Amino acid sequence: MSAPDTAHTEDNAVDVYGERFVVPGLDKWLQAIEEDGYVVIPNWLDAERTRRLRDDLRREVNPLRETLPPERTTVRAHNLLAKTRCVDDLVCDPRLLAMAQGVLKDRVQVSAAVLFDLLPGAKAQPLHQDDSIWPIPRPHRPFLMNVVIAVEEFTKANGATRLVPRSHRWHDQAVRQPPDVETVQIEMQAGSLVGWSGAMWHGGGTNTTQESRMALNLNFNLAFLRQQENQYIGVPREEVAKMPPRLQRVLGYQGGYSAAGPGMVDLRDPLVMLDKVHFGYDPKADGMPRLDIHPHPRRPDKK
Ligand SMILES: O=C(O)CCC(=O)C(=O)O
Ligand SMILES: [Fe+2]
Repeated sequence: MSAPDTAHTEDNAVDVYGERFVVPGLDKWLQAIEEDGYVVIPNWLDAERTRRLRDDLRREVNPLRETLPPERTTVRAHNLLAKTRCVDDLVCDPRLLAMAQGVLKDRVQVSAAVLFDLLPGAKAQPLHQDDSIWPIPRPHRPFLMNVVIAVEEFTKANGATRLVPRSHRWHDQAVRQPPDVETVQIEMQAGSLVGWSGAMWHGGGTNTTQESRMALNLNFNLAFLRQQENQYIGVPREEVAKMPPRLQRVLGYQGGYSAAGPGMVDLRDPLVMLDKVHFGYDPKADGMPRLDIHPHPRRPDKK
């Protein structure tokens, strides 16, 4: 594959929304996900970034746990990008976008950005496939990639994520539960990352400790599909306007490979139209972007 847009090359140089990045290790990560369905990357974040992430999430997002019934032992906060700015750099991390593009072989967007806080007493989740929320018959091409960043250490005792290696290829079987199927538990230090193909069988573990197991879950899907979380409604427009372009793109403000491709606004790049549309607006008015000045990206499979 010598694609200009999303394919990685020998030196692991990747194009992400028109910016070029070199991502050491990318080939190996993609190979692991292709073969085993998942990859664990220790020290994804350094100790200082991990500490700051934990403190910021605790301060800015955890108070929102009141949105869940008190008997629930897993706290989840969805649409994080409307609740905090403390994960912006993690959501548009070029390494992560390069990995998601490499796994899905096309442009991506964030499907969900969620805080998971597995509290003491949390019971293991049934194994499941996160891509099953899209009613697309199997087998299908991979369209979802899941990422969990350990904000606190993941251990077997505190409910480290369970995965069924290679189950991302079991397209013709319904998900079974242990002991009918063997799982591995992903023990990892805080700041590490586990990424897996969205078809893989997995689930959170049981937390038998007295401590929480906090995690940041970032799922990416193909940019031409609908996201799990509705990011256009879920993140206020005035917040989006303040974001750097790469983050806006990740949120879904991107068009297809032609002027008429999915995501366009009046045949234009949605980003240049953000502040231009109102009811009855004139698409030929002064200041309206011309149709031809924002070239659309090329497909990854075309030279
Ligand atoms: O908490 C975990 O380790 C995984 C959670 C999960 O897979 C989910 O909520 O879909
Ligand atoms: Fe899941």
